[in-house]
Amino acid sequence: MITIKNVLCNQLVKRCSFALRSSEIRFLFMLFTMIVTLTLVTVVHAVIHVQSPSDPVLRTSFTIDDNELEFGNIPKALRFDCHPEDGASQLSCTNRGCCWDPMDDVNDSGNLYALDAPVCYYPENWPSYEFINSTIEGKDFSGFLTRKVKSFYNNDIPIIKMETTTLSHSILRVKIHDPQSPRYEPPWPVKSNWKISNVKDSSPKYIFQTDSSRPGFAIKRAADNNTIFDAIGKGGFIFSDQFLQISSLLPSHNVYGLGEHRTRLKLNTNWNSFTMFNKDQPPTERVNLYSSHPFYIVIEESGDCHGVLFLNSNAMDIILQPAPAITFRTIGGIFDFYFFMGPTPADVLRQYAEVVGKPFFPPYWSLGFHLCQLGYGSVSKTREVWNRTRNARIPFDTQWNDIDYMENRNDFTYDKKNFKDLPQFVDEIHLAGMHYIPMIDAGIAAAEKAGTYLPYDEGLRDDVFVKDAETNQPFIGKVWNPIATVWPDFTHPKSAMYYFRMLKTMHDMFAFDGLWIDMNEPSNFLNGKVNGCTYNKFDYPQYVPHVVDRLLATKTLCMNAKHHLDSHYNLHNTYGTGQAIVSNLAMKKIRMKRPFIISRATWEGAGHYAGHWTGDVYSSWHDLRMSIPEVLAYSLFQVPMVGADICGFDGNTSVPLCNRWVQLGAFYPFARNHNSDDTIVQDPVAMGALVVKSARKALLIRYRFLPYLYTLFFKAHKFGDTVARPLFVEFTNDKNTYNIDKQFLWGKSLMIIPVLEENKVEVTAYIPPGPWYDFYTKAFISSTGKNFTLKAPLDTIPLMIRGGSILPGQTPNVTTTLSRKNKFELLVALDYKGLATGELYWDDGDSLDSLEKQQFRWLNFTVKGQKLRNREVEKGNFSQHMILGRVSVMGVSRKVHRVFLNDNSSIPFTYDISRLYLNVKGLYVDLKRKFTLSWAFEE
Ligand code: MIG
Repeated sequence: MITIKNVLCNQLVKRCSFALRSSEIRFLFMLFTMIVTLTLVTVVHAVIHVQSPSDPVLRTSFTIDDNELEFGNIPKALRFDCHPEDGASQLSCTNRGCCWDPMDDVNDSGNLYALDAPVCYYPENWPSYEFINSTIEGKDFSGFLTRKVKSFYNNDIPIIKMETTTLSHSILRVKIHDPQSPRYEPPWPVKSNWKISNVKDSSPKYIFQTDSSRPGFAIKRAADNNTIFDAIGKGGFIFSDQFLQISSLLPSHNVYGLGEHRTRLKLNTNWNSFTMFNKDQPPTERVNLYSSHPFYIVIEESGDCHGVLFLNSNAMDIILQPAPAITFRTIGGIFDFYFFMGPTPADVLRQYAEVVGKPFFPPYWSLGFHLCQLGYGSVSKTREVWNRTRNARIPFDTQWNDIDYMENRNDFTYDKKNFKDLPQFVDEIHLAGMHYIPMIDAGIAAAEKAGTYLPYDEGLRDDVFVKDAETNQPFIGKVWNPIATVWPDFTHPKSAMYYFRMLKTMHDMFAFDGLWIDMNEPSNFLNGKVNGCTYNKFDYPQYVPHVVDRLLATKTLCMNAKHHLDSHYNLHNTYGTGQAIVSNLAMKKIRMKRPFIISRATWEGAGHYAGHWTGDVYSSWHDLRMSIPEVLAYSLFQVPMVGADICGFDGNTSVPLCNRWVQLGAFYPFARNHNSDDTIVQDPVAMGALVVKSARKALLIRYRFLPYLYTLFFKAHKFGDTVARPLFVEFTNDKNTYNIDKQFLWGKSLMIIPVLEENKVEVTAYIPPGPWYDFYTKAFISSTGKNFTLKAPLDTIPLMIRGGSILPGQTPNVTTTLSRKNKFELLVALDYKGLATGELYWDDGDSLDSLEKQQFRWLNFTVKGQKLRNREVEKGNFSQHMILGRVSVMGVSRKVHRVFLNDNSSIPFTYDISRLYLNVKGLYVDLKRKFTLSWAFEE
C-alpha cells in the first residue's frame, strides 16, 4: 500500500480540500472527518461526499474542479508553508487545500523559532483571487481581483484592487488594497514629502506583469529580462482582514536587510523567519528586536541589484526559503510594495531614500566620542568619569546620563538631591567645548500627586495619551516610574506641541544638547495591563506572528489600545519613530541648531529624524563580532548614525574585550561607550592602561578623519549614501565580498579590519582587487582579491586605505571643538595610474540652514599627473578659515625631486623611498581658493 503522504500529495487530495468559515463549523467538521477517517481507507473521498457547495451549514470554500490544482512533487525548497500556526495535522492541512508531507527529518529541536521545509504546503496555483478586469493608463496598471475561494482566515476581502504607480523610471510602487473601505496605512514615512524626480519620459527599468487567472504580480528588469520578483500563483496569496500573505521567488540568495535582527549581513535563505514587531529584547538570534525594517536588497546573479520595501507596519513574519523565495505574512494593513531597480547597490539605496526620507544631518560634535553609564547616581560621579576621561586626553565630546538623573525616574525632571548641580555641570561641559545628552523614556509617570507633575497633568488636559480601549481613559502600564505609567500618543495632533513644551521646560532647567529616547518599542514591565489584555481581535488575532512568547502584548501595550490615528495593533511598530519625530522637531525649535536624537526603536524612515544604538548587547566576543552586521544593516535602512555600546552593555566586560571593542567602536558611525549599572565600571580609564592607550590611539585616528566622516554624513543626508559601508556596495562585481561582515568601509576609501577574537595579534582579511595601503606603515598591497594576514598588535586596529582615494582630515585634538580649529590635511593614496580623488564638505557644523543658505564649502580633490588640485562641487559661501596644512601621498613610486605650490614656488617636503611616501608639511593653503600642489621626479 502506498503511504498516506504519497496519496495526499500526488493524486487523491485533488478534489478534497476545504476551508470552512467558522471555527465551530471547522471543529464539527474535524470531528466528523476523524470518524470517517477511522472507517474509510481514503480520507479524501469520504470527505468530498459530505460536502456540497450549496449546503448552508457545511459550505465548502473550494469549488474548483479536478484539474485546477497541480500537485506534482513540489521540491522542498519550493514548498510554501500553508500552516504557519502550531499544531498542523494532516487533516487541518488538507482542509486548507494543501499538501501534507510529514517528512522524516522534521525539525523537532524544540526551538519554536527554527524553521524547516513545511510539512503542510500549498499546491501550485492554490486558488484565491483572480482578476476580473484590468486597465493600463499611461505607465500604470490597475486591476480588480475577486476572491475565488475563501481562505481559512476570517474576513477575506472579497474584492481587492492592485495598482501600480510609476514613481520614477527606477521606482515602482505596487499597492494592493480594499477599494471599498480604506484599510490602515502607516503615517510615516510621510508620502507627501516625496520629491521624486519625475522622469515620465524615460523608459522604466522594470516590467510589471500579471496573469489574469492568478493573483500576484511579477517584476522583471527591463535591461536583461531577469525576473526579480515573481509572486504570480506562488504559495498562498491571502488578503483577509488580519492575515495578508504573499510569496515570491527571489532571483538569488544574496539577500540583505530585513531588520532589526541579529544575523549575518548576508541573510541565510535556508528557512529563516524574520519577525517584525518592536520589542525590548536584548539582541539575540532568531527573535524580533527593538525595530522593524521590512526592506531588503538583492544582488542578482548578473551583479545588478534591486531593493524591495514592504511598507506595512503590522506585526509580521517575513520568511526566506531556499528556492530562493520570500513570504510576507502580516496581520493587518495592505500590500504596499516599492521596487528600487538600482542597478548598483548605491543606486538602490538612493532610490529607497527617496521614499523613506534621507538621513538627518548630524551636528559635527555628535561625530565625537560619547560616554555614558546607567547608575552614575550623581553629578559628582558623572563629573568624576567625565574628568578622568579628559585628563587621560582621550578624544571625547559628549557626556550622557541615563535615567538615574531623573527625579523618581520621571521624564522632564532631574533629581534635586544627587543631581542638584546638573544645570551647572551642563554649563561646565559647554565651557569645555563639549556636549551633554540625557535620556528620555517613552512612558510618562501617571501616579504622582495631582499638581506635582505637569507632564502628566498637561498630557491629561491635552488628551495626548494612548487610551485604554475598555475605559477610554489613558492606557495604564508600568515602566520605571513609581506605580504607573502612561504613553504619549505621537499621532495626536497636540503631541508635538506637548513634547515641545515639556522639553523646553526641561531645557530651561539644564541646557542639554541632544536626546536619547529609550523604551519606545514601547516597552512596558507588564504584559499589557495589570491583568493582561481582554480577549479581543487585536490581542488575539487568528494568526500571531512568531513574536517572542507568541503574545503580542508581551512587555508592551495591549493591541487594542487606542491612538488618535488608529489602534496600537496597527501603530506599534511606528511608535518609536513617532517619538523621534516630535523630539527632533522640539529640539530644533528649542536650540535652533541641528537636533541629535538617538532612538532605540526605529521604523522605516526613522533615520530622517534620529540615529540608533543596538540596545542591550552583552559584553561578549560574539556580541562584538555581531555588532558589525547590525551597524551595516542600519546603513542599508538609511539610519547611518548607528553603533553598539562599546565594551558591551550587560555583563562584565574584560580588558581584552574592551580593548578590542574600543578600537572597533572608534569606527562605528555613532561611537558611545555605555553599560549597565550592575556591571563593572568600563569607561576607558577604569579599564586601565591598555584600554586607555587603545582608546586614545583609535579615537585620535577617528578625530583625524572626522572631516572625511562628516563628508560621508553629508552625502548620506543629501543623497542617501552609506557611511559605514558593506564591501559589496563598493565591490559589487566581486562575489567574494558578498558575505563579508567582519570588516567594513567608511565610504569608499577606508577599510576597517577589527580584531574580533581574544588573544589574537593578527587578523586575516579579504582585500578586494586593487592597490591598498596600510594606514600605519604606508605599506603597499597590490591585491588580486584574496586574503592577507595583517599585524594587529594589542593597541592597534588594522586600517587600509584604498588606492585612488583622497581623504580629508584635520590634525586631531581631544574635542571636535578644538579639532575644528586645526589645519586640514589631505591623505592621498594613488592608484596604479597615479590617480586619486576625494571630497570634503565643510560648514560650521551645527546650523540648521547651512545647506539652504549655501553656508558651506563642498570641494573635490583630484590628483592626476603628479598634480593635486581642488574644485568646488557646488558653490558655497562659508567664509571661515579653512587652511590646508599638510598633504601626504602614498604610492609615489619615483624619487621626488621638487614640490611646487601653485606651479611656482618650490616648497619643502620629505620623500621616503622605501615607503614610496611623500610628505609635505607646514603648508598654509586656503582651501577655499583654487590651488595646485605638484611634484616632479628626479630626471
Ligand atoms: O529597562 O535606562 O537599552 O541602554 O541603560 C532598561 C536604563 C532601560 C534600556 C537601554 C539601556 C539603558 C536602560 N534602559
